Amino acid sequence: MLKPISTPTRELVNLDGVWRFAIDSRVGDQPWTARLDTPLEAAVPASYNDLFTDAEIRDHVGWVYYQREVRVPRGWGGELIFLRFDAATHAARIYLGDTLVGEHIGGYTPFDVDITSHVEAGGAFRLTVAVSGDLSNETIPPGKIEVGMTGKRTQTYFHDFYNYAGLARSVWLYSVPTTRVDDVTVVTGFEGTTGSVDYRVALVGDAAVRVRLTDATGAVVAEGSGAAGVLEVPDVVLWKPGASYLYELTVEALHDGVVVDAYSLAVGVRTVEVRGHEFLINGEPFYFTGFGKHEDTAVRGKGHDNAYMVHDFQLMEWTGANSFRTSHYPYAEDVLDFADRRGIVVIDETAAVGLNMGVVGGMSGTPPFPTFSEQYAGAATQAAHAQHLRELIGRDKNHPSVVMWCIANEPASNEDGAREYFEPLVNLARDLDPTRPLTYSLVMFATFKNDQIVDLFDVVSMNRYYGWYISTGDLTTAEMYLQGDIQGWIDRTGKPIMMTEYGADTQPGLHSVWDQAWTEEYQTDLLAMYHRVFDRFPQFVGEQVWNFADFATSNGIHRVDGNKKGVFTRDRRPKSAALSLRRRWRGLDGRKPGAVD
Ligand code: GCB
Repeated sequence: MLKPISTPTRELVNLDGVWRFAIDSRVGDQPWTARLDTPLEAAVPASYNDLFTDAEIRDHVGWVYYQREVRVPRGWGGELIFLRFDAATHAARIYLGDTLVGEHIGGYTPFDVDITSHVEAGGAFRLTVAVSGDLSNETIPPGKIEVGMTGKRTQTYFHDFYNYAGLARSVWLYSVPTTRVDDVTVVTGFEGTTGSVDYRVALVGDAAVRVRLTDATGAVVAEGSGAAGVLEVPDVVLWKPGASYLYELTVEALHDGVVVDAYSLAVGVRTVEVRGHEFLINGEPFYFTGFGKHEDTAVRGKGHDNAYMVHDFQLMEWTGANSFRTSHYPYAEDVLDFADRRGIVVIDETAAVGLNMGVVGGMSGTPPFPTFSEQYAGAATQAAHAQHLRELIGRDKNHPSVVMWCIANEPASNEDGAREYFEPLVNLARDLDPTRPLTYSLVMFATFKNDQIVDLFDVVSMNRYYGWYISTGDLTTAEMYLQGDIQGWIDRTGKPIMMTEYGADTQPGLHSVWDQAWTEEYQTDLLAMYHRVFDRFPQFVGEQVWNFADFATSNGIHRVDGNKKGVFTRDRRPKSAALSLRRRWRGLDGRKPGAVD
């Protein structure tokens, strides 16, 4: 799926700003049929939850409405006109005046609505977007709505981060020609000093295709024609972690020799491969350093913000992080574009978090009922998961920064039914993208003895909390557990192993000379213990600390003002652990992460 951009044949109007806003319980039926009768306005992009002082809005279950007027540029006659929503969390219905023109389910992937037949160039329309933050066993992520003693509907879900909702990413109005480039897929490689860009173009309408690859100075390095082909790049400059290099591929659709559409995208030439227990980028072993993150800031919730994006990348680079995981949902497309340009490696994760009833059972890990059942993660959930995978891979397949798909976070891979649930999804992901390795992040109840799906995947990604949820405050026992756990996975799989979560909640400013949970010293010491263990294993390919920054969670007795496992506070100030990570990841203490003892 192509991101809307402006080209000689396409135009783009950004619809971000402040829109009229209401929750369903405060407006009449079918509020889209007239100007929304509301005293409220909401910022777009932003989650709506933290914008207002009203508790009923913050934890609203049901639909909310956003509304504004939109004018179509005068020059768009004869073009097709689309609305693009970069995300509407978690479901949306789009109304033009009184008419429903589109719907989408899935809160973290974009969708387009063709409105050509409803609007006129130079005309205006009232746009109402109904958005629902509800989660059920038919959504990804799953959740459950319950009606309590007060009669109020409340949303429960099986992940700790707060269920922010609304229009958290940009909204666009754009034009495209009727005969056009509909999609482009690029796969890159190299042989010696010659790179290859294997491209495939999908068209709407009948047209000839011409392609051109330019380097970073704008010089043409390869040209071709036809809807599919391979461009050779002499003296190729590879896209490398920490050293981004991007070419630009311009695709033109021609009718009788005249260019009727043009689309350009950035291309990084690089390869990714898993061989034995190694993770190779451009044929060289790669060791991941970095974080699991969240899209999360004060007031905006999950609202995309370029200032925070730039600053977060600065902080990651400052610590020496070379990668992050988009835990626990696809991030804004701008973040991946930026990662491409910064040379930061991304593990791209779906929104499938919480497919695990064991987590509800607490530390025992005993599910109250089977996870993979019609009661919870059944056929409808699986279908939603499959659709979500199609949309994620469709959106992100051309990003050089994306080196691996993470299909789920902490599913109950130890439970019966896991294999039946995951095997078709793994097959689908491999069909959609045969080039990138697949992984899933392993919950601590899923051990090397009881996991039922690891053989379907390429990389073992472990989430482990020894020294925090298990053996709290006892790093000696924690170290023994961790050592045995990693060894067990190595013996069972022979695959590359990495840690996609490890960490400790930490209250900044709290200090102790003892191993006291919540202190800055304890977070630092716990991470150092994990690193000691990682460095004993040549099969280990990476470490991503949980979490980059503190983040908002739902109310709960395990959380004080959110999850505090950040190495940075929610307003991005470093805790002591950030400095110790910087020393390790930048090699300031004289050794490279991943160098085996
Ligand atoms: C996990 C989850 C993550 C939580 C984290 C924690 O295993 O994957 O979403 O935030 O633990 O801090 O408990």
